[in-house]
Amino acid sequence: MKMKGSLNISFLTMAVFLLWIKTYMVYKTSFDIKIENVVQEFILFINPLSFLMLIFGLSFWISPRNRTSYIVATSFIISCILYANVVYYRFFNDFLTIPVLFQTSNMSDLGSSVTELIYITDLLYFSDCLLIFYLMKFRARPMENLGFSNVQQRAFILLSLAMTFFNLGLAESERPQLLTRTFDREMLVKNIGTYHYHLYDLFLQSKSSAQRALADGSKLADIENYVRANYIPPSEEMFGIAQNKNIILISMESMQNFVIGAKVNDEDITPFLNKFIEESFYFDQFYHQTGQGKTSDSEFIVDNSLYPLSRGAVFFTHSANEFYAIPEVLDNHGYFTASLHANNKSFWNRDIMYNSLGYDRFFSYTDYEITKENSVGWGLKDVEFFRQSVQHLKDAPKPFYAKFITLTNHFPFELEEQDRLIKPFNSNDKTVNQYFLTVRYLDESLKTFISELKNAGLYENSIIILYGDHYGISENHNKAMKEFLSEDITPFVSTQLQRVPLIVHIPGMKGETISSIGGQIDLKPTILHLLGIETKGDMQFGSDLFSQERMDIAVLRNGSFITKDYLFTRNTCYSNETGEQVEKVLCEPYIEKAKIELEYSDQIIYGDLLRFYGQPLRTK
Ligand code: GP9
Ligand code: MN
Repeated sequence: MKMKGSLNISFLTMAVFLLWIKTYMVYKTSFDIKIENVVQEFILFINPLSFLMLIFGLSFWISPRNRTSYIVATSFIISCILYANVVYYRFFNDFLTIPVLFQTSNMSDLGSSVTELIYITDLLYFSDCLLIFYLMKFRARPMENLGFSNVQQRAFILLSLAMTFFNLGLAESERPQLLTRTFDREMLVKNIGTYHYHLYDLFLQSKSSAQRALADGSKLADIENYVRANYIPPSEEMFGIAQNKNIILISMESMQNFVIGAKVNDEDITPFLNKFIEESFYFDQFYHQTGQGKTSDSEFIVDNSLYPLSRGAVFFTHSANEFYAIPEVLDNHGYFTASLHANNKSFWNRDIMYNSLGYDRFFSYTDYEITKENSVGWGLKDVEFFRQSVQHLKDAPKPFYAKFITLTNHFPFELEEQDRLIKPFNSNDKTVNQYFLTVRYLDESLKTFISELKNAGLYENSIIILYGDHYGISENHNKAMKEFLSEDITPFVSTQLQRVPLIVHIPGMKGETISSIGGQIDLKPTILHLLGIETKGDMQFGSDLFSQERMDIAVLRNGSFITKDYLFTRNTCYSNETGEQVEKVLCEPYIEKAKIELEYSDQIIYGDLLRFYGQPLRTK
């Protein structure tokens, strides 16, 4: 029996309508999309519609008996994509990209982190699918034309295309250059919608695959000129001060700068670091610049003085590229180079990428004694990790460059009772409450490490550099953060919260607090200059943090930046001193600089351009 036209129409329209409204509800409840005016709200409201009309409209070309199944299946698949974004957003405050989806080798290790992010009530995200499924099973019948005449079908498709252009037009007027400056995914989702965003991401993916094939050395000329023009000579006083010393680099998992010197329930969160800072150079205006690649991005930035990518993790997407990273440079200067991390060697594709970066040795999971008793959360506890690592250092050829990647202070910040050295913060946010405990534990592990280094006779001959890899507390925890910091977490504050500690301990030097603004990208020239290695001519975007001549700036991967005077984020310019909004034109020169740097760095990575670049230090 054939159904009446009107009912058939309602099946298709119902599917479109339900998914449209659901998407908008998800925008409003599960993502934190900042809306500044009515037009933006309107764009947000309509942006899923044109895509949904088009994708469901394709059913006109599907054989009548398969149409309803197509609609149900499409509705389910789209809901899954939306839900995957919701879960990803819960922790990363970001939207999925295709490269992230292909990082499957990381998935099995995520364990506890994922289960913390999925709730039983999430089934609600699929309630419309159930309804559609029910209608298909019990109400709808195969249809010849979904109740649409041929003319109506064409009109439907034309209307959806018209809606697409209308949406794009509105978005472009609200946010000029939207598609050419897409470092900020929130901006994209807000303006073109989550589904168009995924299509656009697909386009970027194919573009990036083609880029390497089409690249040639000629692209390098502009970049080289820029890098040369921006080269900052080292500080004369510090250049070579650590020649032939060991370098111990410590990546402090999820360590943000706001905990340094701070207290919870009147107890210091970082008592050891507070003291260590007194006898070190402490950079208190130092920013992480990571993107979706998190820890691996921070490693990439530090070793290469290049920006990470705006989508995906370079460690995964471009591990076969030619690089000229610190380990390779130091290899040429007689150093033994190693990375130490008590996790599976393939996590973040490290085993492959470390070869490209030139590491001599990767001490990973199998190089440690890991038991149930000495593990928590993501694996071996930091205290134990450092303890066991000292033996590896003792056995290593000297001088060495050794990078330690800590783990315990990782979301969801689990810790056993006996390792809790302070009382938790008391807010409604479990993540934030626990964060301080694991930070405190990390601090304790560093204390152990330093004393073990002293016992092993390695302390006096090593420069110790500690830095936070990326944020631990995302913007999803603003409420508890407001309680802790006793201030509103505005976009200005959020950006400032991207500061991570940088502590450089040089034996025999007293040190001081340096408030020059910089980021992880500055570490490569800083480290090499301390060792007395010139970096002029290196393809780098950072500059020596000790140099008085350097420009105070940190460009974040989403296009935000911080200078001495200004802070720019979410298309708004603020005074960095007062936090007050100021005229955008004041930020303009740096907006350009930030854009150029990110683009040049992207070009190097996407085009694998360093394969055309003869590095001055490449020959031994
Ligand atoms: C995993 C560790 C954590 O090996 O480095 O990675 P993250 O999730 O912080 O990027
Ligand atoms: Mn990390």
